Amino acid sequence: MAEIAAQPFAFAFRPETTALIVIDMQRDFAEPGGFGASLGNDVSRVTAIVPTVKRLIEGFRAAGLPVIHTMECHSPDLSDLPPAKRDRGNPSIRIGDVGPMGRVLIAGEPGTAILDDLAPLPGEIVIKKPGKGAFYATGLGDDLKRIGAQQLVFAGVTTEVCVQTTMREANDRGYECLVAEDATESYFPEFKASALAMIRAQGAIVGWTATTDQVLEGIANA
Ligand code: TIU
Repeated sequence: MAEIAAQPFAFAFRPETTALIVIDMQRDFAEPGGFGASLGNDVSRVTAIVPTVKRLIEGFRAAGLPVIHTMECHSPDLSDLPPAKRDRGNPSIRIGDVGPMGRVLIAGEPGTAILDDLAPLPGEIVIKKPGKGAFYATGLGDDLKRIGAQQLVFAGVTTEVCVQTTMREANDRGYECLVAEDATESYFPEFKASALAMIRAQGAIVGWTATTDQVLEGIANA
C-alpha cells in the first residue's frame, strides 16, 4: 500500500480513490479590496501560498487525479445569504455590497473569481458554496460519490475557517482527510498552527497533515 509521510502517522494513499479539494482560492480572500480585507485582514499571507497550491494542483493533474475547486459565494438576490452571516461583525463592506472588485462574494463578480494562477481546467468540478463548509447546500457529496473518492487532500484558505469546516464535514461523512500544511493559510498564523495541531491530535481525530512535498512524493511513489 502506498503511503504519504504525514503527521501524526503515515496516511494510506490509494490514488484511484483520492481527490484534491482546493478551498476558496478566490480574489476576495487574496487581494486588497475583497471580502478578506473588508474584515480587516492583511491578505498577503494568502497570496504567498499561491505557488505552493499551484504545485500541488499540477501534481494531481499530472498523475490524472481529480482536482475539485470551491468558491465561497452567494446568488445576486442574496436568497442563500442568512442575515446572521451578512450582519456578522463590523466589516468595511458587507457581502453583496459593491466594492472595488464588484459585489463582495457574489457569484459571477470579478472579486469572486478563483485566482488566475489556480484557475480550474475545463472538466474539473467547481463547487459554489454559501457556507464555510463545502458540503452544506452543495452537490459536493454527490460529486465525490460519483467519482468514487474516499481520501481527500485539502489545500486553500483559510485554514481554521473554510478548510477546517469542510474537513470536519468530510471526516464525519467517512472520508480520510489530509491537509497540505504549506498549501493552506490563515490571516492569523497562530490560528493556522492551532488548527493543524487540533486536526492531527488524538491519533488523527479529524485527519492528517503533511507538506506539499510529502504529498507529491507519495504520488510519485504510488
Ligand atoms: N474570514 C475567513 O477567515 N474565512 C472566510 O470567511 N472564508 C473562508 O475561509 N474561505
